[in-house]
Amino acid sequence: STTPVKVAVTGAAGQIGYSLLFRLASGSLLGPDTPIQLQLLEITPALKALEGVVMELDDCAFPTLAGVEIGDDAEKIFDGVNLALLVGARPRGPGMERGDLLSANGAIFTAQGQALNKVAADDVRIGVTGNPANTNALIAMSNAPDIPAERFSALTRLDHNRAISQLAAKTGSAVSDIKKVTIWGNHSATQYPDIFHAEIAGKNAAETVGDQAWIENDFIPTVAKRGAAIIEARGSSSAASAASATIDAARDWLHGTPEGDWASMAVRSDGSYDVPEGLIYSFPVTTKNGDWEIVQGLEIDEFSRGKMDATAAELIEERDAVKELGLI
Ligand code: NAX
Repeated sequence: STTPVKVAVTGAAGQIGYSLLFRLASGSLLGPDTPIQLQLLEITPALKALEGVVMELDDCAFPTLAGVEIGDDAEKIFDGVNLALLVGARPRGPGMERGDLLSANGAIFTAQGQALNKVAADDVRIGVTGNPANTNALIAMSNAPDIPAERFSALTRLDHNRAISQLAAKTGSAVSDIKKVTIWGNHSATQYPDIFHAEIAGKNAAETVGDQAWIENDFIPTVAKRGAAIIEARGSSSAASAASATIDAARDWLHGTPEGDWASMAVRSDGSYDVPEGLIYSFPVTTKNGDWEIVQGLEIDEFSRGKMDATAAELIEERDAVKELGLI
């Protein structure tokens, strides 16, 4: 039988975890023939709740679930992991300033970066979902000097999927007909969802829509503020859709993007599209054999340039703030 793939999930007792673990265990990431070993990290007070979740995982009797280990020690839980999905993070509490948020998360992601550096498998890939995702990924990456920088990414796949869904609804097309959507920049309200290179059934999406006002005043803000709209409607933040996007992103990373399409992934900028080198910035990427490559040669008009620079400026601010705090 095949050796199980070891997948770590942090914040496993949280909302996203409650959806993500069951999707992982049932084969959504690795398929029906590859066993998965789940390594679940939580803070000590959440371990009891996590035990309950593991009881439910047991009760599903998933044929692909080879085993589950839980704990509050990152060095034990990350030992030998091939994939680490860093979901757990410190949410912004009442009265918390941005600096407080960055330092609370800094403590988490410096420690987890160091632990991964020490004990993860040589082929480890690390996807950060916990917010502020791009900057948390930057912190983890900077604290894991022996892991190649390209093994870190932050999640903008949910934004990517939201963009596809909005575009499908607007044009009455099937989501499967929509390709080459791009999310540029930060997973935040400054992100730039770009459909100028996207295709609907092989035709240019922006031309098919034919309505620049809709793109600027409706589509972009709807995608960028979708997280807030979900909170408003549901009373808590996106969880099942975030889990689904976390799986989509990891699956494409490990198994490759489909021919004729690309994905959005926040990865270390190499200076492509004049995005400052070193920022964790969302780009259009193709993936193959576990490696990503930024799609090159897209024409960027003045409108797009402005949006891409604005979201880069926010990431520079976040980077400078965590540098100031000594986290990177
Ligand atoms: P929850 O608050 O339900 O769960 C977070 C869990 O993380 C908690 O159980 C907590 O105990 C745990 N945790 C905290 N510190 C930890 C540590 N040091 N080690 C291990 N576990 C730790 O949040 P949930 O709704 O699951 O969201 C998780 C994160 O995803 C949040 O930061 C959230 O903002 C972020 N999101 C990111 C999205 C994206 O697209 N990138 C979208 C959805 C979501 O908002």
